[in-house]
Amino acid sequence: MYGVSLKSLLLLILLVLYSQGKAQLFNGDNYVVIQGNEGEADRIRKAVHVVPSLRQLQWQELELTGFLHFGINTFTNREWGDGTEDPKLFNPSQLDARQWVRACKLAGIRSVILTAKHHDGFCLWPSRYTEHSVKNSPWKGGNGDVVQEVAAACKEYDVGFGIYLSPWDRHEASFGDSATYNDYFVNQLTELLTQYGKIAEVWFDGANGEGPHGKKQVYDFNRWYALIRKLQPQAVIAVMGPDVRWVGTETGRGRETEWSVVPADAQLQETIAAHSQQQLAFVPANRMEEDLGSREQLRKAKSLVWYPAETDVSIRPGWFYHASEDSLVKTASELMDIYYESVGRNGVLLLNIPPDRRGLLCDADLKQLAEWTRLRQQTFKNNLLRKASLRTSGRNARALVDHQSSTWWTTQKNDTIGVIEFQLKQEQECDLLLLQEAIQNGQRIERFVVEYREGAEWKWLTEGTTVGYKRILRFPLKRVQFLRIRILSSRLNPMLAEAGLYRQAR
Ligand code: FUL
Repeated sequence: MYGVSLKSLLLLILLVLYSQGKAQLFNGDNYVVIQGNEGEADRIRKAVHVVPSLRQLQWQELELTGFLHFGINTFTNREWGDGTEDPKLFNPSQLDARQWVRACKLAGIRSVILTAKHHDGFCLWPSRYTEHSVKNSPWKGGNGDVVQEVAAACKEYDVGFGIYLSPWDRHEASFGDSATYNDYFVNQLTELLTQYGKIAEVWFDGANGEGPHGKKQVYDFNRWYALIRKLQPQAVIAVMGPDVRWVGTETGRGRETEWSVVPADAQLQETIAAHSQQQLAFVPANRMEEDLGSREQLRKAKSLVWYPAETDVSIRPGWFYHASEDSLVKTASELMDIYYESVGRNGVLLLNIPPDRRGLLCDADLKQLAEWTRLRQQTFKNNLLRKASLRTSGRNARALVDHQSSTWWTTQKNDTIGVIEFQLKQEQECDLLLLQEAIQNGQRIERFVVEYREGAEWKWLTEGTTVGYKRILRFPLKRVQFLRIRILSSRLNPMLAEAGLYRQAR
């Protein structure tokens, strides 16, 4: 280093460190077109350079979001109303939106979505465009606005606020007269997007139970999307929308192999609608067998898009509150399983907790939520890898345990495989592994295996396929001092942001 001053040497070291672990964000796009003649290598390269938009990345980092199904069904004890319900039935005795949002916040839920209008067309806000709303209910003498109360509580507790607005409307007479209904919908959407502050997510349900002889309404989705982008540009548009994909089940358990980069067909409105609820009675669909993003899919794709999975599930059997389900609230340990198989499978969990007829969340639900939160906090308190010594065939391994998603471990040159070895100070009991990819650089890892050392021999502990934003794997309790993660297959260089080894709380 002849003739190099200490200052410029330090600068050089800083630059190298920066370029290794912190390349620029968003160097790609969340959509790419593939030409018919492009071979596997080009397709893989293109798939890797499809990255989340800023709003998608911020949404993914929320991990936990809440759903609040509340409306006329709460008072008729139904899941799908038919639109003929008398608004006078809506009369919560103690409605307290602050209680809903506070409970969500305590449970680590960082954004909530309220059913402003479900399929029955009844509006939880006093819309100027219909009489079928809270304004004709006895609640607060017809002067109440549930949307406003939830929005205000979200603001108070610093929780994101999202709206569910059902396109399928069984009350509105213009439904089926496409142009007129689309105007009606735009008017309602405009009210919601302009009167309640910042909107984090807009959830358009694909459900439609009209059946083959029912009303045929052609939705003007593009007009709705343009309106949202104009009025609330940071809001993600979910399900019948371009930013967030319905995972394909209402069980809360995502796919073991979950790609956020998928052929853009998955985003076509007709495809989503065909996959959505269409039964006259409410029957949850299941599309979990589908392979959405494997190399096989890339081979056939004409374009690719970043379209991450949202895993919605209710804490109870139904989406709306039914007293008969008070004893069927999912237990904290079931919610843990759901957490591991939604957030831990590269998805965002959208957990529904429905307020009851009083307009309150029930004790039974609150109790399980609190216990679930305790279990999560205790489980993830102590990352056993944090103080381990590290050896790797790649570079920047310390980034794996720095609790920052903006830094990452990666391999040398063009290596698509790599090894990271951890040596703990002493043997520790563990039964859970957590990995996170630096998804701002795309989703890359296709297969990995985790091994522990016994004597001189490395033994299988667990294995997985995709990682994505977060992958959690559980395995039988094991005492471990030497652990290694081998990336066996990746689309270009693997880039891991975090690794964790834990023991599950009981
Ligand atoms: C479905 C709806 O039909 C259900 O009632 C519920 O709102 C669920 C979240 O989405 O498509």
